[in-house]
Amino acid sequence: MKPFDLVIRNARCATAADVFDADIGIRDGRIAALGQGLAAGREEVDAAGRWVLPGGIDGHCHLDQPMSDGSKMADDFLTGTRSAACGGTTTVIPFACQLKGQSLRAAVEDYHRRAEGKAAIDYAFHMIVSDPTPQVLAEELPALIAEGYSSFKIYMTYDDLKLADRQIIDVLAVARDAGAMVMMHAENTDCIAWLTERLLKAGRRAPRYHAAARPMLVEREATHRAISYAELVDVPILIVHVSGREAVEQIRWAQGQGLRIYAETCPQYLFLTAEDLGSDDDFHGAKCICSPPPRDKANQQVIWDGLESGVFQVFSSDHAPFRFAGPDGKQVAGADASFDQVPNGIPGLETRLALLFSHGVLGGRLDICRFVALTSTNVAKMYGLYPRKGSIAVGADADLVIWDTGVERVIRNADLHHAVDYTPYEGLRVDAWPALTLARGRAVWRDGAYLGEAGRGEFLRCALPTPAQPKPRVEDPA
Ligand code: DUC
Ligand code: ZN
Ligand code: ZN
Repeated sequence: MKPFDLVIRNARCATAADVFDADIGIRDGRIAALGQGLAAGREEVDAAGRWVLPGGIDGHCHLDQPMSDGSKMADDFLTGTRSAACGGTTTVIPFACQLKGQSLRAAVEDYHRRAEGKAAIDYAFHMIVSDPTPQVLAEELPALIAEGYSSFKIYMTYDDLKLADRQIIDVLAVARDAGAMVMMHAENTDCIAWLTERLLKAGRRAPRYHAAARPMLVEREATHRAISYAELVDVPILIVHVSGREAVEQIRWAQGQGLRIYAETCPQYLFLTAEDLGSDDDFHGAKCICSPPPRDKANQQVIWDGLESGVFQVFSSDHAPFRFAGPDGKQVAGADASFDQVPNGIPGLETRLALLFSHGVLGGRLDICRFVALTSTNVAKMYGLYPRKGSIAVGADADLVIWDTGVERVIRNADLHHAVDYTPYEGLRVDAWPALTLARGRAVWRDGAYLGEAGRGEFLRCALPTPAQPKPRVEDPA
């Protein structure tokens, strides 16, 4: 038997289910053995005293996605996967976005060209379905799902992406028949349009009014409607980027009814509030414009509670990388554009895991197994990548992270590896950061240095999803 390429000694491993101490033997990019006192490897790393966790899987991030407003995403597959690797993420799943009038297959082919030769870590694609023509519904979508694109996102808002209600139902029916996972962006588009018009007429143009144009009720109503359509069609769905209490209440209700309604949240709903959108004469607040918008401290607490109690299955970045300076990003419509003309989205690929590890696990809010489930294992199950990805098990890919804790680091954009010129988390403290990130057994980040190679990341075809069931809320019998 060939020697191990690498042995990680004395690892304190955590999976979504267990914590155990083991040596990890890695051969040909996979975990070949777990045990005590494994034979010597060609290379050895001592992890004594440190957590070794499955690499993060970011199941919701946008890289080099074509935009229809003239803006351009700053991160492509090269800088996006570099940034991910430096933050402990070893698989990303960005979106092949169908433009209206385009065939879905053409969108997927175009996205492969954008990724080709650039990714440093493995990647799969979700699709975005924005134009569900009869041809897309009857042929392209079922065929692509079967070929390994087993999840797609649909939008209830954004003029260039949104589907009408009847289209949503038709698309959900295809997902049910084909076994795909549908990610739903739940905001009521007509409410947003009406509020936006009123705000602009009243001269309220600053970034902070983005939050006023998309209040919680807008998300609550659309969440309820999405749930109703999923129930009607009898198909599981994932409500993405849930921002606060009223949407959580809808989801919890649905889960309590036994409906297969899954939910995702993101760092912006734990660490930002609407106040980060700034004051009336401050365009810098555009840096925190994302949809749904960040809410308030009380809603942050509801999101923490939902992560802990099992309402949420996955925790993603929703990395949507627009530069603040220059004509391509947040200022595509000018330096004093009204809030509705600012591209939506904020960066977060590199900081997602450290923020949740520090403030969730080390902060005493989440146990380590739940952290692994939310950031890796459940994501792999949700999108058909498990058990190759998302676990520490013999035969799985050696996508592993050794974590340093007690690092007392302050997040600074200057230290990050994306191509965006800011982070909304500037100045936030984290106590954990990856010391070593292995992607299929190769170091891509080690002791503060990026070691990845463009083109080493492989495209992953996704099987049909096998999501973990939501944890039913246990009512107090008293
Ligand atoms: N909202 C989205 O729906 N997608 C990208 C970023 C954002 O803020
Ligand atoms: Zn969205
Ligand atoms: Zn998104």
